[in-house]
Amino acid sequence: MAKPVLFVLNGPNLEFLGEREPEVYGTTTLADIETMCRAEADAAGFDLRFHQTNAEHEMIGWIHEARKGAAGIVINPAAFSYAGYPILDALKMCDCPIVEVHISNIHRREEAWRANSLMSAAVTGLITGLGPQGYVLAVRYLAERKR
Ligand code: CA2
Repeated sequence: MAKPVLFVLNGPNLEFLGEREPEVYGTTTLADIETMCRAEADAAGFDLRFHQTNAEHEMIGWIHEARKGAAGIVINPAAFSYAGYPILDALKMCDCPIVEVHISNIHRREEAWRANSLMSAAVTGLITGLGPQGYVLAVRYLAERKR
């Protein structure tokens, strides 16, 4: 039988994790985060689709794919959080649980606008400020919820 599928989706500029602003985002790369998520998903018997994009239409395409029966979505929308209304609409069309993850604590950032994620209105829950571990906890939550 096919394994249930979890999606981990990453928005703009997150391919630079580990290289830029380590004082805010740490030194873990997105490839490291993928490895950590994959280990968690594998151990729980889930298939993982891990993606990053700088293009809104590509993000929407993956959310549409996830709509066709995925067990859950982890999304770090990055700056799509603040202007990505089409992504918000796509998330609202999903029946599966969705966890929004931010590496930094968006409520503690110098720029107040970072706290106002549009996506939070469409997700099951939010993890912010726990660093890369937030992704792993989100995958674990979705895997346990499905069991
Ligand atoms: O804390 C997060 O995970 C963020 O979603 C990261 C986004 C930012 O716009 C959110 O406010 C919080 C992306 C930050 C810009 O991209 C960078 C990527 C790697 C290193 C530095 C910046």
